[in-house]
Amino acid sequence: MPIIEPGREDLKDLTGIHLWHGGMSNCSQRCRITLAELNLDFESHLMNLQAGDHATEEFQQINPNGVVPVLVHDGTVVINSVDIIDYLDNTLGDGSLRPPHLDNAVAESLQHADQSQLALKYCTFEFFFQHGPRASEETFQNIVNGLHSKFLQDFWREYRLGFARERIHDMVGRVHDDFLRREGVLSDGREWMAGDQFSLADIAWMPNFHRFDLLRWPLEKYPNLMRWFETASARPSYTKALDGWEPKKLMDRALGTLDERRANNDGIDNYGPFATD
Ligand SMILES: N[C@@H](CCC(=O)N[C@@H](CS)C(=O)NCC(=O)O)C(=O)O
Repeated sequence: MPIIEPGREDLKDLTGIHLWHGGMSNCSQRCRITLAELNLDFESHLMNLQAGDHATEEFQQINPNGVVPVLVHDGTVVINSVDIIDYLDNTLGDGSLRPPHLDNAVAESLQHADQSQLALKYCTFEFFFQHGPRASEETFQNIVNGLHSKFLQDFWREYRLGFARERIHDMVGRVHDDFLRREGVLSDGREWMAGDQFSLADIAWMPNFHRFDLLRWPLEKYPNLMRWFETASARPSYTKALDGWEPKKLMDRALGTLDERRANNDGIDNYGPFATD
């Protein structure tokens, strides 16, 4: 359900476009790309998820699910990134990012992006955040005790203990299947995910492809996707939505360790369907 009743009275009085979002969060990146495509300015409420900004009561009154992004537009609260980008195009754009003749294909892409979030999350925490600065015990306890969502509490506990290798094998396999499905969609030579026009279907997948590029995924296995991404990532909206938002210090540290990990045959391409051991 994308539009929710504001849990805080003061949200109803907010005017303009407000986005609660994370710098590295792919779901937030999707929203920032859409805002840039529509040439819309927004008031930024930047959250540090690794510090547990989203586990506070104050934030969970905005989104009871305890996740970013959240859009508040003139007092209307919208959650879930694929619904937010749809809302933005529909309400503040002219609908051109979801052209009627491509509606079914856009719906398929958005739904698939939504379903693929869990595997992306596991891979990101395993291959990226695990190598950033480790949260103190106090921060970790605040996150787990503060979050209302049992799913998120369990996820953070599992992450803190270190994911089982089997779990990561499984998640890498799921991402590979997701990419094969997107590769199939593009196999008729079409330029964009939904057909002949750039649309929300592309925006939904741009941050995901970027994420796995960062994680040193063997992207050459999907030539259609690589071709698509080269064109999609050349759009000014992509640069605007990503550059300057992804925390540089964290990126440098995590990416350096990722390269080391790969050199030690423990990179993402040593898991799931890519593992040879
Ligand atoms: N289906 C939601 C997923 C939102 C989501 O999982 N957001 C992540 C960042 S991309 C988050 O806030 N995670 C908090 C956590 O893992 O504790 C959407 O598309 O907005």
